[in-house]
Amino acid sequence: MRIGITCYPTYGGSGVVATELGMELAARGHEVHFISYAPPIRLNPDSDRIVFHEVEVTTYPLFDHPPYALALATKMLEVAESAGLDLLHVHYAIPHSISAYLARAMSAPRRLPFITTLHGTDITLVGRDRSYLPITRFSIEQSDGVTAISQYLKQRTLQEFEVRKPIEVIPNFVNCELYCRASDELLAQQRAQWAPGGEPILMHLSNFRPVKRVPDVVEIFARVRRAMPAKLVLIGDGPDRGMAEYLVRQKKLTGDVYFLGKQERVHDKLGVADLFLLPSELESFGLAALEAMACEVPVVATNVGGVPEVVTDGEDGYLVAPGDVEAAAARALQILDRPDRGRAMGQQARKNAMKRYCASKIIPQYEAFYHRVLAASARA
Ligand code: GMT
Repeated sequence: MRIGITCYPTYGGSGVVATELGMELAARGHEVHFISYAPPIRLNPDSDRIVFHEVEVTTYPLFDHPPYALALATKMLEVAESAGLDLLHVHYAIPHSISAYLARAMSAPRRLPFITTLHGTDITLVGRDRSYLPITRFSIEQSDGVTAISQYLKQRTLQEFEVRKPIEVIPNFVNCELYCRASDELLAQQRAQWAPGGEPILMHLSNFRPVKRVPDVVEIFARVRRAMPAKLVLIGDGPDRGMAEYLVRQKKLTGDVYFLGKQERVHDKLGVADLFLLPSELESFGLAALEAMACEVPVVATNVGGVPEVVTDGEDGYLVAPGDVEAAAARALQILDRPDRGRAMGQQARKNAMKRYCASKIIPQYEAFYHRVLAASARA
């Protein structure tokens, strides 16, 4: 198949999922065309079956807000015609599915079906803003196929948007070969750098948006640190990084906390952690938790949204209420205080991740869905 994929390239889990999906599809012989304003951060363009098409937005003094959605629709049409795309697959409803809708209309009578994958904040935050609700609902209903990345997100979309459209749940996935425990050599090297005294390493990875509650990561760590020597590694960047750095200084934890900023090879970092923290206000899935689990790292997360579909409380981690940093710290200590420092729980985490969410299980679900959408579009 020839597939056009659009996502936010620089920020957030939806772009990561779209990129990994495109790379997996290319590895399985499909031709994948990424259409966005910048190359997605985790894109490894080595494959000759992957092409990136940049959307350039023409500016003009009149345009206080350059019309990206229109430029994207135009580029989608251009790529569909030049590359002979079979379909468009957009990740994150706003504005990508509206651009795809326009591209489909412009390409008539040639068929250009489009699939929208809902990721979370496009529904829970952005879509809920009343000004965006009608257009989000419209774009979902106009899609030739809609998928959601968790049961939670499907139910929430059906309830809040009252859409008359079947939504297929195709969960997020992880490349289980790439995301695994670090080699002994890498483990020794990273530990010497971050935890030379053999301290346990707690880790967090996100885009540091308020919904991630990054200051809670610092609060939880401060409580753990009071009980035992430990180190904290934070990966990513975003609006709340400054606040988290301030808290670290205020709590005199500077020597124990590392802010790495945005990283490309996160699997190399996750694979050395002893515990992963995800204290989000809301997560439709919690991709970072799954990536940590695949690396044999147990997770302490919040019992919100789709997270219980990923983390099994008491088995591969613990779930607590959002904002309850005391409970999260107590659970973290419960894991780290074990004679094996949580290794058995981490191994169980990988088993659970592999059983349900390996790319090898999920990508065929997308392929089957594409075929169904193409067949329905040919019948229409
Ligand atoms: O989490 C974010 O802030 C980014 C957002 C996105 O759409 O890029 O993430 C959402 O999609 C991820 C990938 O499907 C999910 O793992 C996240 O749980 C989801 N975030 C929220 O629901 C807050």
